[in-house]
Amino acid sequence: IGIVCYPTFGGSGIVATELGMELAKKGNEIHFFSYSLPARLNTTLPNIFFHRVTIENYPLFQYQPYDLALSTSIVDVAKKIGLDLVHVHYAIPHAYAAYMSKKMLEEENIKLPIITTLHGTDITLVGQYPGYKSAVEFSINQSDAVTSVSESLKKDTHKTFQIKKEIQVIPNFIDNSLFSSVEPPLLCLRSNFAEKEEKILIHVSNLRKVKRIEDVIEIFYRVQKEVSSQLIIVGEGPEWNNAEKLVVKYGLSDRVKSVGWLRNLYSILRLSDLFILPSAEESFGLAALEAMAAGLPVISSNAGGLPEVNINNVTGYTFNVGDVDKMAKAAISLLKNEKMLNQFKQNAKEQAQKFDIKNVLFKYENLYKEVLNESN
Ligand code: GMT
Repeated sequence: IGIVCYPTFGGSGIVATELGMELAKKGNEIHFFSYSLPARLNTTLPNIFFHRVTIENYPLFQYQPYDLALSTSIVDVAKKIGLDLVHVHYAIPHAYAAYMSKKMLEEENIKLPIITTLHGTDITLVGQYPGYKSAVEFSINQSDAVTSVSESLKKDTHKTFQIKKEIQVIPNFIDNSLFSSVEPPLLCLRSNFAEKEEKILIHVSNLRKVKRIEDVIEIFYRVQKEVSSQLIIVGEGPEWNNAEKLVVKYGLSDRVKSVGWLRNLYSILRLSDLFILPSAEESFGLAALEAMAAGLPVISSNAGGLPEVNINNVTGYTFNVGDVDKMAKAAISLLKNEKMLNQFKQNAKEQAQKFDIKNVLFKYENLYKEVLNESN
């Protein structure tokens, strides 16, 4: 099985990596394709192979052609090693490159079915750029099977594109055991971030505009006036500079800690109390699900697929995008009510169980079988 993904800490790369590693555990041979090693990929595991897509730097080109390099890499591996199918995560330009590989291989009588998983901004943002739209629509329609990570994203896809294919919703998943195992140094680490009586709010993202990081700071500014607390920001991205200005303006420098990307997210989530995700768009919100698995209630916007993950009034609260006053009020009342906070923590963990890998993996396995049957 070939898996094509982005190597970053973004949700699509994480899901692709976890999926591949789980399939490898079950004896499948998994070949990852990306321009660098995916953030959570462990290449020392059996049955895992990584193919770095190498881009030549020819000075004539202002923009080096990544899709050309990716399709060549897939073709080479398919010819040398043999691939039964290729599963691309994030349509742009992965579905397009995979289609080109399929066509090249057909010339040599080699079949390569393609499965495309739509993840979010490939549909709701980037896919809608006029310069990309036709190619994105074409390559989705040329895939042998198409999946989306939420009902909301499926609807958005049909709204924006003329899709002739059935889109199957297969939600994102997590391995709950990774988030709940006991780690003794946990308490000790908590003291690095907060006093014993203080609460910890946390946000995890790639700090892009769509994540509304300034809203995170606005919410925290209101919360810390009522509840003694600290804010941890995990991740890196272009919006941090603006958010930091707000942190300084509100005199919060001692209360807000930006820790960059962390490979072990589990411990920091588990020492926190509340997760904040006020995104303008979110097809699913894998970061919220990971937080819930670690027992954190979530205060989020109700954008996209977030309400499918964060159940309003049960695992946290959802509000309209930008309504920082309501988000802050809900956070304050939850943090002040220990009994309710514990109940929400419990609810969050239970909700995360529904998205456990064991409840989702078989859906991909069945889809692979269907696609392979059809192509033979
Ligand atoms: O959120 C991001 O900016 C990263 C992006 C990605 O492609 O990695 O995330 C998208 O895919 C994730 C995994 O399916 C979803 O959990 C995120 O909600 C989705 N992001 C957006 O829709 C903004």
